[in-house]
Amino acid sequence: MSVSRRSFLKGLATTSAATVIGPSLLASSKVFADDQQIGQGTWRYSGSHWGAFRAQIYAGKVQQIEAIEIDKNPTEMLKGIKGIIYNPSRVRYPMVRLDWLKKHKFSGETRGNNRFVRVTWDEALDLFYRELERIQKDYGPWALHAGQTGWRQTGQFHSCTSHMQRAVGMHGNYITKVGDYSTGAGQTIMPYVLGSTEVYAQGTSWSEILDNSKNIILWANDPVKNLQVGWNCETHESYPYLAQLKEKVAKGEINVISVDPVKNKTQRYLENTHLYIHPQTDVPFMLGVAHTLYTENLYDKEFIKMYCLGFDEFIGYVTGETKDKVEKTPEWAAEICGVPAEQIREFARMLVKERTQILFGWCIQRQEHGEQPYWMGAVIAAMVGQIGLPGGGISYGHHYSGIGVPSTGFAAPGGFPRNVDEGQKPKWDNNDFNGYSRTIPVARFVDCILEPGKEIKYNGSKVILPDYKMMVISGNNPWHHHQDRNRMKQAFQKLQTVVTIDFAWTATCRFSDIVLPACTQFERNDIDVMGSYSGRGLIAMQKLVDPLYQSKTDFDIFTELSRRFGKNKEYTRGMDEMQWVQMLYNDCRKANAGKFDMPEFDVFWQQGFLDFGTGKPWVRHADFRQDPEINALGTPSGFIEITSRKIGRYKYEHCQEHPMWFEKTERSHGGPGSDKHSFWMQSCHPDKRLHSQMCESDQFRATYTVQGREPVYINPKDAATKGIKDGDVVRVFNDRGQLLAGAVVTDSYPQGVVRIEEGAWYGPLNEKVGSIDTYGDPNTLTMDIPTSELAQATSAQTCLVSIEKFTGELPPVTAFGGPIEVS
Ligand SMILES: Nc1nc2c(c(=O)[nH]1)N[C@H]1C(S)=C(S)[C@@H](COP(=O)(O)OP(=O)(O)OC[C@H]3O[C@@H](n4cnc5c(=O)[nH]c(N)nc54)[C@H](O)[C@@H]3O)O[C@H]1N2
Ligand SMILES: Nc1nc2c(c(=O)[nH]1)N[C@H]1C(S)=C(S)[C@@H](COP(=O)(O)OP(=O)(O)OC[C@H]3O[C@@H](n4cnc5c(=O)[nH]c(N)nc54)[C@H](O)[C@@H]3O)O[C@H]1N2
Ligand SMILES: [Mo]
Repeated sequence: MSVSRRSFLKGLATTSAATVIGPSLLASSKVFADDQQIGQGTWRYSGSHWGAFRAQIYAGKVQQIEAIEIDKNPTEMLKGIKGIIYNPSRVRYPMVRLDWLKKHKFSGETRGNNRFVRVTWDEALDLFYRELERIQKDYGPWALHAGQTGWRQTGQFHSCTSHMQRAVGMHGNYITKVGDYSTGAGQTIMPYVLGSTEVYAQGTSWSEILDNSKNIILWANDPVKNLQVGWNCETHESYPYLAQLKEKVAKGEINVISVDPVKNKTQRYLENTHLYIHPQTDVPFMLGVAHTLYTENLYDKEFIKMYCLGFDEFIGYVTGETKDKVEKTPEWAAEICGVPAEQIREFARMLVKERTQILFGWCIQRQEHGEQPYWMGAVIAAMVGQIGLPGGGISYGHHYSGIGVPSTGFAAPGGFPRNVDEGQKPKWDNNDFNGYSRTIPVARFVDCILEPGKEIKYNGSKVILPDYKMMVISGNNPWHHHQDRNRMKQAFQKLQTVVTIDFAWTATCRFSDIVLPACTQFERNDIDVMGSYSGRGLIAMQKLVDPLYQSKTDFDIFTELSRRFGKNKEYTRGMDEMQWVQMLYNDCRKANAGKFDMPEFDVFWQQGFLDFGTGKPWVRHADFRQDPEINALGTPSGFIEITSRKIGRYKYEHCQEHPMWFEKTERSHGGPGSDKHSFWMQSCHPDKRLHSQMCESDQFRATYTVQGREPVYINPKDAATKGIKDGDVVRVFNDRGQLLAGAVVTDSYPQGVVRIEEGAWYGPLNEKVGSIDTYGDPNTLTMDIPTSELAQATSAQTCLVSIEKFTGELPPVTAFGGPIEVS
């Protein structure tokens, strides 16, 4: 009782602090030390998604962690790092699911009951190998899915999914994936429109934006929250620019407008203007803007003529001459998006009056028809005509991994090879996929299990969903990242064998058959680049402590697996961990020779990091603007494609030749389904986690949970109507599932909108379909439908729910603490 009471109070403290977002993130804060300073022990360097740090090791344990000097704006999440190593949810031993081991037709119906037996490493790897053999022999490569990927911990050598895929790939071929959950829709549509994924491209430098923009539109964008983590070792170099932006907003030098249903962390920090919009209705809003720019003759005709294709066809849709014959007036838009017509007009006039930089986030394309707002954004930017100018145009990534911080341009270290070496063949060199596709759109992996053999459309081609029987999972957590848990439960009952390699006993482990204990990144040596886009330098990731319990590095695990089919030498290339790390460093040193003088490896390793300095400012699309013939875009025509003939030829219903408005399957504020479940649930990215990572860090988790549950954020009026008070446990539900969460009442959220952050660990009461989730994983409620035939990406943000105060007897949280160990 006392524990939950304490976390309850801590939850309340976070709530009130949340309204005045602490300066901590942007103030330079030196140390995130524990209460007592211990002057002994040794200090070692390491890097992570959360930044580079020094750790004090004493008595064989990591004692405290402090950011290194380069990182002037460390994230508060550094406080959660120790808890990744030391927590009750660690995978300690190789474990095998009891009923699977006793096996009656793989016992799919009890999958998820979390009852596991401890086995030795040899037993576990023998079973793993036996299953790989059985699948290749009895079926073929189409029956094995080892392609799901995710946010493996950092380090170029130990990048764990590469280790798994290389070893499994040396045994036999398997199903792989295309796309990702982050930007599935965006990365598929944008090559047709602007010629590259845009989402992963370096963007105009912040300094250019700060010097030249008069308006900045943060469209579905929360950089203050989302720049805390990076794909490689994050440097947080974007934050000083955000601090300058805050000053310029205060002085009235730059007008920042957030187009967002909620007052997000960035808005609360910048104290900028909020343009409230109903969820999922940006396209009607943008069509109203286009209508104004066109009818008031404000758009840049020269730019359209010089740089774009297909404007006339598109504008026929806006004026109502083509397609649905509806004129997309601001009045029409206002009905749907909730922004008054006059405000839509003013917004349009403002865009063209002065230099305007549009900065899109990614959440908005993680919804049904998520391709459309991205395409439509580019059309608006083209009509404004500032693409390629400093501080003008559109970007799709300034909230991610330091995009917008100039690149130094120096070479980064390579990584461990994901594939079988050239000239080598797998043990089972079978490329017969039985008529199934060998590559699937990533978010359709559950469809394969439920509807094998089904033909789906995808990006101009067709995919036949493979009937796979076995999955191997490493470096990602599908039982967090995928949508609709109860549908997943049904699907996973059909799988024969699931092998997961992880250091945290996630829900994915619970729903697996063989679980192998990896060690964390802090229990191995590695090297990483600091600053995914800035290329700021290199960090030595020095092993802080030895692997805990019986955990091993992924490298060691897969060396032992590949030994079972005689390919361990080929797998390791005869090198050990430190030899690999040194080789990666030395290759990088060679590549930078004559440009940047890197010291000998030993010197680097001892000093812990290497600073390459800073790069030069740059403007995206400036070259294209300067000469669209020589610097043609990567689109079929080389121009900005407002209308895409290529997409038109696909004849898709929900992605046609130009951007359009399509009604959603579920939409709040009067949209479909809202009469039954009236709240839109946004499952945005967590402020105090990286997805599901660090949720296991139990002391840190206690700083934000409410009665030990994941927070659900809700507007005060909605809470009052539902009889919910701040700190109450509530039941959030829809026809797909139900969960318990802890209410945080705050006016940062409008009426009709609630947020539960993705990555909250799934803690079902039991393995049965429909059982309540005791902790608060939003993917218990989300819908597993594709964005459209084009990208087949996740539509996690198209989701309606109901909410009520929970009055029954409160079940304990079952998400954490590992398996139920049976002998
Ligand atoms: N509802 C909803 N769902 C979403 C999203 C959303 O916005 N809303 N966002 C989506 C997005 S954008 C993303 S990127 C995905 C993220 O989905 P994932 O990438 O699957 O999420 P993570 O929680 O980072 O999972 C990484 C897992 O790998 C394990 N791991 C890390 N390092 C290692 C290692 O070195 N070795 C081994 N063996 N294991 C390791 C971690 O412990 C963790 O379990 O989620 C998606 N899901
Ligand atoms: N702290 C932290 N940072 C992260 C991550 C993390 O897990 N934790 N994950 C990283 C990863 S993998 C990714 S993919 C990125 C994710 O980056 P994003 O997907 O951009 O991030 P979100 O915070 O989910 O959403 C950003 C904003 O979109 C708004 N929004 C949602 N739907 C709509 C809509 O329909 N219309 C409008 N106008 N706005 C909308 C939300 O209210 C929110 O303010 O973040 C990265 N950064
Ligand atoms: Mo992502």
